[in-house]
Amino acid sequence: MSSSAQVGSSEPHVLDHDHFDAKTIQEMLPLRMMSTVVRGFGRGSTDLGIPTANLDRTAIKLLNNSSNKALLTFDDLPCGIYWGFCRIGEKSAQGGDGTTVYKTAVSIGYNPTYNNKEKTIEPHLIAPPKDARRHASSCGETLMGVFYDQPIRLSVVGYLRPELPFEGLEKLVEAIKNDIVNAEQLGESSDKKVTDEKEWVASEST
Ligand code: RBF
Ligand code: MG
Repeated sequence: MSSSAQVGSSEPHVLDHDHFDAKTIQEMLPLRMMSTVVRGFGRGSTDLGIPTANLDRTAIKLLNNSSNKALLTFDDLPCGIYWGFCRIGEKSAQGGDGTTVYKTAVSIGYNPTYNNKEKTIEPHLIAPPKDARRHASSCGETLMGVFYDQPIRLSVVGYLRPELPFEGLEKLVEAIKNDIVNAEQLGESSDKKVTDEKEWVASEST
């Protein structure tokens, strides 16, 4: 870990947040987390047609897997674009959607296209191809309902790429659509490492 990584410090990570290589990041995975959904910047649905469920950073509970030697904190999480599984809502909620585990493409970081000053964790949930919500957004991706204040469980299983500053929304959207294709394919894996994560997201265990 470089001395400039500021892990555990209260300094904001503004410019200095890309100090991990892909292999190091993959070794930290899978990463399980729980939180509640908060209002994001409101751009995901309106600008991009790719809504995301933003995790409340003040409520994030990170569950380190046994292969993680170090205890990770929110600030330590390497920025990047990932794939995994996600579930939102209470299992018991009447008419709720809380039992469905969705494949997800996840952004962790500062959205360099927009230069955010705060780190966010935002999964885009991918409905199955024949689901009515699939391809229903303005750019043809999944349009879920609004999930504010609901509990969210997320397992980040694999690393896809670094987050990048794109020139223009079209290029950003194209990249995210490609991430979604990859997340969908990778989520089909029957490797135990992958199915264990799907099971954990479906469960109530911590
Ligand atoms: N924002 C970026 O600025 N650069 C990226 O490379 C980037 N990749 C993303 C990949 C995925 C799968 C998702 C869901 C989001 C990504 N975003 C990225 C974040 C995007 O800008 C953000 O969701 C919207 O601006 C809404 O806040
Ligand atoms: Mg969002």
